[in-house]
Amino acid sequence: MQRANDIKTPINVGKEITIRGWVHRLRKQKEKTFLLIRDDRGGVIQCVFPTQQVVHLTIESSIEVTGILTADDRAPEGGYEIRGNSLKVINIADADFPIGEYQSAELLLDNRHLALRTRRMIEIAKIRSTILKFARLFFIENDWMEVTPPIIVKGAVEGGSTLFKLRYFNEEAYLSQSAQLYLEALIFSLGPVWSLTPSFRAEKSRTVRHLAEFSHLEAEAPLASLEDVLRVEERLVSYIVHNTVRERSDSLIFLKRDVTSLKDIEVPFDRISYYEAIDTLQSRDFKVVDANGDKRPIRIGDDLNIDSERELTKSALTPLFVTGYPIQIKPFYVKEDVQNKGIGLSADLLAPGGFGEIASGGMREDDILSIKKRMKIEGLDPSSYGWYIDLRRFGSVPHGGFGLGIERLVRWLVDIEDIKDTVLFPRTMSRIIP
Ligand code: NSS
Repeated sequence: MQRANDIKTPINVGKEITIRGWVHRLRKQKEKTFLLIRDDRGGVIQCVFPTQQVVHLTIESSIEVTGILTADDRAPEGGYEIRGNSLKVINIADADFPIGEYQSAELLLDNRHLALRTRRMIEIAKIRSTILKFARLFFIENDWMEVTPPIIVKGAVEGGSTLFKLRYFNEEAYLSQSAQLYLEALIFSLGPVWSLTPSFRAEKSRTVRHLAEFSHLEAEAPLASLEDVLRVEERLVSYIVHNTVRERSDSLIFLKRDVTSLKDIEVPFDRISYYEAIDTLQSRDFKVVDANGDKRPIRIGDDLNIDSERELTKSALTPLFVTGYPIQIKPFYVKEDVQNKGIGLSADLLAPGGFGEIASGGMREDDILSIKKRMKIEGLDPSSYGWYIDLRRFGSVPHGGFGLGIERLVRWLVDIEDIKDTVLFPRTMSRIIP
């Protein structure tokens, strides 16, 4: 099928061409009507018809148009238009298409199934697809094996408070928060592995960077050090960013994303320790809101959150690893640094420009007694994790990996405030339709 952007070239001028698509815009004048036709990949081309030939057309009607391509500087979207000869109607759309040029965010979300036809959403979707393509290519080129872990699971990975429960025949099960524990099981026989799965978090707070369902890219490797893990993470992110900026430059221009800083991203990424991060925040008089809703200065032991990460990265130009969090604010599986008791061998990757955390990873506790102790402290039911503990009984090795939120990456790469706009059909506390 011919697409608008393939048609719009000097060699086609004067030729008869045919295009199928949807009526994106419609400007009826007395004599002539200007249609903007949108093809099935969001490309558009103007088409002019005598008004009496197209009076019945409505926005989003599907049509096939044949006409002569002409070059005309006044034509929008590149200076070409089709002087229409014949028109075949595939379907006349109802006249009340709810989406016009300026709409509230809520209306667009209520009608997401139709809002996906807006050019903004089309270009974001293309960038998202390119990000996924280069993520996969990175792992293929570096000989990591793609695997498909289960989504219905018996155990929490990231804490009980964000679990989605479901009835699994006669017992209780959950939607997976992370494939990590399964990837850990696979490294013993498949080596470095990675997966792209939906992960689920019953996030009760409404923020611009949390979804109830997100695309989670996770990787895990045996006999790796923290340094190895961070190196893979930064090379992956840098590879995705550079290739996506190159391949989707038209989409990024359409979305008015200034890519100068993205083009400058280089490995290794900057690194600071958790303690340095708290120091920096204290020196800027950064306050956190405590459980009673009162503001107080940030202190050692506080986890970093959306606000503190924004403060840390607002004027940064490149991504930043924050390493060495106190072990008690990290999940049970994080390995303790034997040289530095109380410190976890893990790191969060924060995107610049105030975007904050996009990935999190590190070394896993591989000692059987320590992992049992940590699970006990966290109140995890050992019967659901017997198989996970087995991994420490049979040939345990130092290992590590990370998880990257695809929507967080899209959010930063495209410069989108609300994470809901980085995903086709967002799932949040207040939204499950469409
Ligand atoms: O909870 S994480 O920080 N870490 C894990 O799940 C590890 N078990 C992953 C691993 O090491 N295999 O989530 C990882 C990333 C995080 O940095 C975000 O980018 C993203 O997943 N994430 C989310 N994105 C959107 N919405 C929500 N609610 C969300 N939670 C995490």
